Amino acid sequence: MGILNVTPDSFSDGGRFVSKDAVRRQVDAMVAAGADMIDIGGESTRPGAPEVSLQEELDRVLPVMEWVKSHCDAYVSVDTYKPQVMKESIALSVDMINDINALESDGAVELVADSGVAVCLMHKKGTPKNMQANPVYENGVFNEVFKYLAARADACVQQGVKPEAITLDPGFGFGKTLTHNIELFERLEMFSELQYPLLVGVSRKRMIGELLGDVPVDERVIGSVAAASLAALKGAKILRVHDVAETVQALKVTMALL
Ligand code: 9MG
Repeated sequence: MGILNVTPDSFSDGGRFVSKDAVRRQVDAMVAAGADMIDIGGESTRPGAPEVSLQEELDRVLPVMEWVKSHCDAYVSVDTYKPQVMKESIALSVDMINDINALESDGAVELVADSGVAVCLMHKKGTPKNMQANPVYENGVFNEVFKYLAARADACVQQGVKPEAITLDPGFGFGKTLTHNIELFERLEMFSELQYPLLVGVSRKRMIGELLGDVPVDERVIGSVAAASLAALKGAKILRVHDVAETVQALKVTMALL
């Protein structure tokens, strides 16, 4: 899964707007490099990022989605927790809803259940604004995340989401310290017990920077690829990454030699 953040800071046209050509070039590059799915997001979820209005998010995401769907065969997911964005994406035949809020927003489960679209349910503690302010897991991070994902998947199935539509994600970096992230990674293969495919996103995240001695974002590619390869070995079926070519190459070699 290649990450496409349709935000002015990712694809600046030199000012406050997103450059359409730059977005299209990035999609083409990710697909050529081997991405099976493009994850389109219009609001950054990194810690402390500002919220974006509903209209702004729709304006950023929908035209790109329409273009990707008509232009290539890659699956398309939409990274959103807003039911209205989900609804309008479903109308454009989006393939997966990637929800960091695990369909907890009002009306989200019903939309996904009624449409039959696939969904990724992710764990997070707190909100992107406050989630890194001293997160605490009294019963251990693995136990809490595992129980939460099991309960959310059950609740969604009870409300009509087909089990085969569900993917789960422990949400690395979402309300987790480096120690929490390491504990989760150590036991990553145990999430397979839940019988749902697993999505892992660690690409260029702070945990990679910290493990390398606080290196900046643009020096986290090799560390991210190493972590993605290990996640695949531990059973992850979808890897959410910025650096598609590098990750695909590492996965090909890892899996061939396994
Ligand atoms: C939107 N987003 C940012 N990080 C993510 C992660 O780790 N998983 C998923 N599913 N989405 C993410």
